[in-house]
Amino acid sequence: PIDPWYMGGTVIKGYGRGSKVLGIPTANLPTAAFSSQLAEHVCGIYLGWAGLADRGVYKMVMSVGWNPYFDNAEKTVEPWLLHDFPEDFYGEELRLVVVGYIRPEANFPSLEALIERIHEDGRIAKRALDVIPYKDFEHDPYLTTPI
Ligand code: FMN
Repeated sequence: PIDPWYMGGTVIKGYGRGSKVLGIPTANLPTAAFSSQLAEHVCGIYLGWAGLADRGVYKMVMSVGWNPYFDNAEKTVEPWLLHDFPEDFYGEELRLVVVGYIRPEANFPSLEALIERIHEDGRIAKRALDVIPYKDFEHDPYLTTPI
């Protein structure tokens, strides 16, 4: 467990690779709003809970950093909500409580290896979030507080 951290914002389109190239749709957040907060956190893969107004609270696993495989120019936050949504939710308000750290960001020899590792992160997050203390944060009021 880590000290939980909190952030929220309106979901924007990322570089667009998430759903198209990887089959892993991430709900990107505009980083300008909390770049100083982001700077405090070590790059890597984290797990936690995501609240979407009008929809509910979902397990999530997210990448914080520069995406070495794609060599981005900016430190980004890319939460992957572990739930099948029938459509995207660009423009919706997303709240995150980040409760655990899985691993540092890494580079991979192939796209397949990156995708396989992200799915493994998803399995790890799903299991961990069923266990206390991670489970308790599912009911954190921040996730469902209106803006
Ligand atoms: N990118 C990396 O380069 N290295 C990683 O180790 C890595 N791990 C990730 C783990 C998770 C759980 C997620 C959701 C993403 C990870 N990514 C990693 C980032 C993906 O490369 C990124 O989500 C993809 O580029 C899609 O970005 P886009 O939505 O901005 O297009």
